[in-house]
Amino acid sequence: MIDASRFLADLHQLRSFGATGTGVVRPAFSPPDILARDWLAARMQDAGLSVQFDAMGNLFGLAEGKSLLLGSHSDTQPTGGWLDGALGVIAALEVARAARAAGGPAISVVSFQDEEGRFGGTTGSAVWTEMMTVAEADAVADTDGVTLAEARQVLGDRVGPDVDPARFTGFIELHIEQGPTLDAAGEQIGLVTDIVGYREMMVTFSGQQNHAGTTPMALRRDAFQGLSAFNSRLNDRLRNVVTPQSVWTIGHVQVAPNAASIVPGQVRFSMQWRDGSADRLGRMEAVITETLAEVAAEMGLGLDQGAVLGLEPVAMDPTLRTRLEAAAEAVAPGRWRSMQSGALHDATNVARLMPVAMLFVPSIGGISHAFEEDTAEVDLVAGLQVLAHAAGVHT
Ligand code: HGY
Ligand code: MN
Ligand code: MN
Repeated sequence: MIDASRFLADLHQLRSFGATGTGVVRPAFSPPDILARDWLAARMQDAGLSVQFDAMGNLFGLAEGKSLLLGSHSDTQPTGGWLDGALGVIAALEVARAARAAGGPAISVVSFQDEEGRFGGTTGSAVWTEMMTVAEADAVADTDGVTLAEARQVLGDRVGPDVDPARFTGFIELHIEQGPTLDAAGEQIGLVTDIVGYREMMVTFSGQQNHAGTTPMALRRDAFQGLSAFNSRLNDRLRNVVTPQSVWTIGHVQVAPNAASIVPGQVRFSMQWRDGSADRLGRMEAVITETLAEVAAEMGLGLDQGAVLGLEPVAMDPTLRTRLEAAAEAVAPGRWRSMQSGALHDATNVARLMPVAMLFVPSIGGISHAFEEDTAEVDLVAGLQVLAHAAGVHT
C-alpha cells in the first residue's frame, strides 16, 4: 500500500539537504546535492532496489528484470523550490516500495543529475540518452568557470557501470506544474500532452570602457546600452512571430566592469526562448540573431554569440497518457485537465528511447524556481496516488 506519511516524511527529509528559508539551494554536485544523493541511495537500498550511480551522477534504484522507470531530478536551481524535481523522485520511491510490498509490478527509480542546468540543461539525462556525449558535457563550464568534468570528480568511487535504458518499459515523471493554470482553476492534476522545446545561447556585446563623467553620450560605445536597445527592439519584433504561449528570457546578465562611474565595456547575457513548435523556435532564432547584428552595427559594438543549446518539442506517449487519464479520473474526478508543459524536463530526453508521460500537481500562486514554491499536501498526495494507479500499484 502507498504510505502517504512515509512519502511526506521523505519529501521533507530531502528538503533538508540545502534548506535555505522555505527554499532549497542544492545545485548539481554541490555538497548538499551529494549528501542528498547518498541519502536517496540508502533509501533505495532500504526499499530493496539495487543502487547504481552512473558517471554523470544519475542515481538509479533498480528492480530486477524489465521494469517501469519512475523519477525526476533532485538537483535544484541556484535558488530553488523544495518540490521542483524532488517530488517526482520521492513519489517514485514510494510507488516502488508499495509495488515491492505487493509483489509487483517491477518499478525502478531514478534521480537524474543537473536537470536544472548548472552545466547547460537536463545534462544528466541528455548524456544517459546519448543526446550528448560525456566529452561534450564535460566541456561545459558553469557561471563560475568550473567545468562539469571537474565538478563530477566529487562522485569518486560511487560511479558504477552505465544503466541500460533497454531494461525499462517506459518512464513516467510526476512534477509540480510550476505555472498558474491548475491553481487558478482549482484543479488537482495536469496530464501533460507535450513538452515545449527551447533554445539558449550566451551573447557578449563589447564596447569601450570609459569614464562615466567625461565621456559625452554621443561618443560612448556602451555595452549595456546595446543590451537595452536589443531587448526593447526584440520585444517589438518577436510579436510578429510568437503566440501567447511563446516565451523568451534574458535571465543572466554580467555587466563589466560593473562599476557606477564606468561606462560598461562589456555585457555578457543569456538569451533563452521556448515554444511548442520547432518551426516557430527557428523563426524566433532568426529574429534574435538579426536584431543582435543590427544593434551591434548601429552602436559600434563587438558581438559574440555562443553555441545554441536546445531541446526539440516532444509529445507524450498516448498509451501511458490513457493510463494516466483513468488514474486521474479515479483519484480526482472532474478535477484534472490535459495541458502543455512550458517547463523543460528530463522526460524530453528519455522520450527518445522509450514511451514517456508526465503529470503535474498545482503550484500555489503558480510560483516556482523561487523559495516561495509550494503545493498543498493534499495535492502532493493526490499526485502520488495518480502516479501509483497509472503504474499499476494499488494505492
Ligand atoms: O527551466 C526549466 O524549465 C526547468 O525547470 N529546469
Ligand atoms: Mn524540474
Ligand atoms: Mn526547474
